[in-house]
Amino acid sequence: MSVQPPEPSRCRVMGILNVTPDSFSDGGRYLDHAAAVAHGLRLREQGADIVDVGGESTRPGSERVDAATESERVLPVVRELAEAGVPVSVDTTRAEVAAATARAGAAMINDVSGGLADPEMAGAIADSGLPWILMHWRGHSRDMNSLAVYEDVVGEVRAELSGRVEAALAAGVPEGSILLDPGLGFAKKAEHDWLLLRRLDTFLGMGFPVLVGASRKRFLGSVLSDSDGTPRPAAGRDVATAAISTLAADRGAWGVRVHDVSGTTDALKVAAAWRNGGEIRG
Ligand code: PMM
Repeated sequence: MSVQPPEPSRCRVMGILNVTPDSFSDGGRYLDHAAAVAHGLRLREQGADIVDVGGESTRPGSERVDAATESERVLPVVRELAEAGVPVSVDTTRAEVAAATARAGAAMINDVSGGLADPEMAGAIADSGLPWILMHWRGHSRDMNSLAVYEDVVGEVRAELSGRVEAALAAGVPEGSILLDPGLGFAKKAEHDWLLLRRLDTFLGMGFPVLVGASRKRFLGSVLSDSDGTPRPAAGRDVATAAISTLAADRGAWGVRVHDVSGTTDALKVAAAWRNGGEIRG
């Protein structure tokens, strides 16, 4: 799969398929193989350009699973969806899982660690020839909350992402295979997430397609709090997510990673029609 440049009227939708017992909003729902494949096919029918299959929860505080467990969860699902013609990305920080899923038909690797978690990852990506999403990351889920310390979150995230790009290029990953993601909620407090979104132009200006992953995240729960300050639970955050997707698309994001594909697709159609004066394209 080649990485198409962003077009303002064509923001891609990446549908989330977590094959995990413990992801924060859909953990446990798709651990069963048949349920996972059925959900992936449903996401595609609803308009997902790509289905993002993950086998390890990145929920803050969660413990890691071993590579064999991660592979057992994702490989059969990737294989079956790819055989059914669904473009699949694989949400993994492990070179071994990336290489195995590339052989099973994955079209893209989505690495929340931007290559930091596994020194073999950049080489595995270069060998696979697949596009690679480099997300901003500072450490594994167990300790990421303590790493959410910034003096200038936009400048630091930009500089750290630039470092990951340099490392990827040095390992032989072609420039045209790289996508960036500011990593909302990963070693970020709500205030950091909002600052990163407000300055999305900084990341769009780095010369690579940008993916935004806001779906159902904590910072949306806080903005939608009850009058007594109780954050809105994850299941009630899809309309807020669609609002973020619309704004991100309007600013020129390459894509958005979401749980609610049908709502997002509707929202993005509105953004595109607004931009094109009612003419629906793509
Ligand atoms: N967020 C999560 C997992 N993978 N990948 C990218 N590129 N960007 C993200 O923001 C991102 C990600 C965590 O959310 P989930 O547990 O709902 O999948």
